Amino acid sequence: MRLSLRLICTLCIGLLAISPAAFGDNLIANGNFADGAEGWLFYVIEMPSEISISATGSREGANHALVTGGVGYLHSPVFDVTAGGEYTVSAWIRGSAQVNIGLLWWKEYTDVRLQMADPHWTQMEQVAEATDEWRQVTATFTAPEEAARAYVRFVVSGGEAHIDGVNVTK
Ligand SMILES: [Ca+2]
Repeated sequence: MRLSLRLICTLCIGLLAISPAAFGDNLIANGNFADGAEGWLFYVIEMPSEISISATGSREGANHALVTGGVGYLHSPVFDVTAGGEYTVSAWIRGSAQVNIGLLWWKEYTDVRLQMADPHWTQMEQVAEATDEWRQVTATFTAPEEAARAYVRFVVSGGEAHIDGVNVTK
């Protein structure tokens, strides 16, 4: 009797552990900046613009990204997509900047070969305004024909943007 109960319990724990991961998996690595800036890239579009990893006041676990001034592009780690697939991006933001979230689509994206999909860049129609309180911004995009890979681009302009908990699900 004791053995069969233990078996059943083990099975229950197994199912609980597996089922949440089967749906809504985050397609990007280090979306919550727990590993600092690992996998993320930052481009200064209009000086002065800079990025740092802040350990205080994060929304999700340790660390978040802090982009300040000018205009900057923050790119997520690259992930695989399928043409025609719907991808929902969500992120927590706060601060004072205007933040747009979009996806950059690629037919090929490797160390030696880059080929853009068409359209190459889709983004939110309405720019999000960061405010003093954390708020979650969500947008859904459809992968164009021939798209095989993508990454998230945050366009941060005119202020300070704290960014955390970036999630991409299909
Ligand atoms: Ca975090």
